[in-house]
Amino acid sequence: MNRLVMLNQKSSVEEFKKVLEVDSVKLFQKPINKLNALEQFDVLANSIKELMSHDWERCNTNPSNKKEIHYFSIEFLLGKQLKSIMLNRQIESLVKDTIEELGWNLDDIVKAEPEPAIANGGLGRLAACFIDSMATLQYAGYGQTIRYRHGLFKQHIVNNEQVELPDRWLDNGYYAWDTKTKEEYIVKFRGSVRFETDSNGELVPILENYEPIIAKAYDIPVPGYNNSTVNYLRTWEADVPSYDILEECGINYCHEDNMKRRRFLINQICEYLYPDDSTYEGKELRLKQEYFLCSAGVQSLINKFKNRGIDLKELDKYLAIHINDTHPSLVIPELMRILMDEEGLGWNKAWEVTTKVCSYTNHTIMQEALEVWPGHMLQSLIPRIYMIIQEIDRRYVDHLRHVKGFNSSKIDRMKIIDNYGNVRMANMDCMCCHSINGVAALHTEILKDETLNDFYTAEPEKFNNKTNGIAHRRWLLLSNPELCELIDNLLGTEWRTDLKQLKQLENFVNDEKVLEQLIKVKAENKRNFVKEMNLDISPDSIFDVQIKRIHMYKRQIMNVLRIIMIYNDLIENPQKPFYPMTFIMAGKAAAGYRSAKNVIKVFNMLADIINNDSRIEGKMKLVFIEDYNVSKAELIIPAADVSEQIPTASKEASGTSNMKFMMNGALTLGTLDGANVEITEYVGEDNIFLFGLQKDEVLKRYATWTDLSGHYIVNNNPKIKQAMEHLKTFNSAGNELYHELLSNDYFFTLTDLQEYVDKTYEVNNMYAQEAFLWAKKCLINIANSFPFTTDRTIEQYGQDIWFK
Ligand code: 26W
Repeated sequence: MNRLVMLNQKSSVEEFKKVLEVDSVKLFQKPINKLNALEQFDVLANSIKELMSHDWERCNTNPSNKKEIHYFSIEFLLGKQLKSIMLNRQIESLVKDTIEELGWNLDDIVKAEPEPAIANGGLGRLAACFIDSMATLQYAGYGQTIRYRHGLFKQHIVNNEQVELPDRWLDNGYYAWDTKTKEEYIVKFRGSVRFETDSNGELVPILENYEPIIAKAYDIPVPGYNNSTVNYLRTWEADVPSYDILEECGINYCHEDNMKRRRFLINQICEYLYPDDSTYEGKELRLKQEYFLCSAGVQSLINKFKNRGIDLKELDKYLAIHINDTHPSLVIPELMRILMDEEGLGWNKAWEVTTKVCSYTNHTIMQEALEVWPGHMLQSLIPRIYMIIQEIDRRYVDHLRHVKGFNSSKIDRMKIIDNYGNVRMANMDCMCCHSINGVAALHTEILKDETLNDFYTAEPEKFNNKTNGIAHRRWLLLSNPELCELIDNLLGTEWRTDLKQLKQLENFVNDEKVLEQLIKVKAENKRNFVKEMNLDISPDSIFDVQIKRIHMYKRQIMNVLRIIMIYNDLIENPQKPFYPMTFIMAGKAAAGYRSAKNVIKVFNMLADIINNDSRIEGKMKLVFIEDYNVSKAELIIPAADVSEQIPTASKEASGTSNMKFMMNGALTLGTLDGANVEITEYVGEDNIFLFGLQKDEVLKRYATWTDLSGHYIVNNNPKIKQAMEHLKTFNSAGNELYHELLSNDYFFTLTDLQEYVDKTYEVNNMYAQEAFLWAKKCLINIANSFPFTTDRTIEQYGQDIWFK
């Protein structure tokens, strides 16, 4: 019985200290009291990994033969892991007491911890919350993604503009939380396919002259909350094949230049995360990344289940593969390839297994985000896969024509390969997967009625909704301990694992003592935020917060125009009562997204003016928080009073920051879009500030209006005209945005603006005049945030999709 097994949560500080001392010498050949904060973090992480290794190994063997869920996502936005792993493994006091003994400082260690930002935004963070909930619900649920050497760029604001700097998070390839496994697979690119007849006269496809790449797996532990489940997030890294593999492939590796070029092309694959979360670029390297992940992941799964003696014809009883948006869609033809070409299943059996194993989630209706790859690119990069996609398409179209009797225009819209030879990934997912879900009720309705209506009419039974959630352990228990303590005092602690109990907080909405405490907690969090971020703002002002990727459909520009209108109003009416308000914005713009970068510039230029305009007497302050990421969100959200969720109705699939703000007692100022609709259903219209066009009106205008320009609004609302003229003065950035909005107000920014300003005054007035009413509404929001935990979301995925 090795010393580690004995060492678990029950371990004493003494025993844990010994493990740290051993690891300190092992890792850094230094005595434990000579380590800097990063080294202390590395030693701590390695020791905690050892603590989990027994459970990790046991779960890996999956002794109880649970059906395995593998969640494929091109992005995972993990955030820092130390505190989350300490919480889930219930070793907070063991670690805190030991650190104290050693004279270390936990905050410094957490500061030093590298933050894996290998994702863009909502989709990636949702995936991270999902694997936390799968482990907590004790599913055999795993993540599969790419081990990018550079995360999403670091954002610096220089002269009010966004500047991107590389995020070298992987300190020369090392990340303390992951463990290199022995798993290695060959992923084949290029080459050509020829057919030969095998011993029983079957035609078998042979891929030859291909480029082999080695895929190596690094696993990051994902422990469940207060249980002995330890799953993993598998991150795949590309590497150059060994000489003997190159030899086998008939590749002459003596040619130095060739080898140099080969090494460069291979290292490129995992070098960078594509920093774009809304516009599909169609770069071949991105397609390489997608196939690399899918082929490595599926090969490892087939290998695992074969080693377990599983009959692959029954694979769907043991395995569910979930496709997180279209980016990992190539798991479908890859599974077909292996089942047919390597495992000898016939087409029909392979298709039956693949359709039962795969399920798909759509996260956006934005046309420009839907992936449509040029056929020739697939044909040259992954020829065998392209062949299989063509055959999937041919058979499905045949079925639609002869069985469903669909007309050719409908079939043209549905087929994978369009009339220009482009491959529409979402169509393939809808054809193949046994389940297609949206991420909020409104979004799923739009998929059924609009975006994927053809597939809905063909196979309605596949469609279902799974409203997003958040991992409340990170976004409440860890990021807002003061609020959790208040809730413990009112409800006991069971709510922490059974969030439904939060609803009982409604029993205290008229208890002024409790409301006072809630106000105190928020005030404390605001002071802490101001201190931590060292900001020159008043913690007593209203914190109005919009934090998310910068995108024109999220309408940060409408927020800017609103601020300009209020500023002009207060300048013209200095007597007007206005409770000091701080407008906080944060978010990255995709490097090539000019309008989004203009918005950041204009916001910062406006901040310079308003923050230094003494006439305003500090009634308004603007702050742009640089380099927004998970850690910044954990600091800002508990300190927020107003949660800005203002997308054009129909455009935001769900949103998840809306849920984080709600759970931390901020009130939402927003439109009826995405999950805001369900948040409203739970809190009631009195406890949320709604405005703006609704989905039906927006879709009607898109369908019927020919002129979406902003001229009408500007010419009929002098205040908006004045604000637009002001915007125009902010250099080229402001001027470009001015003309963009005027010529084509596609996201109805000017249309919703006046109502938005009016609602803001309502918000300001209530906060100023009705502190208890405000606190009451905050408590009602916290109480009704219980449905928005990913523990509920994942339970539904299990029941309706994976274990069905
Ligand atoms: C091909 C480029 C690209 C990359 C990422 C296109 C689209 C994406 C993602 C789907 C964008 C994304 O993150 N969508 C967000 O997903 C969240 C989780 O479901 C939702 O809450 C957000 O509403 C949605 O915008």
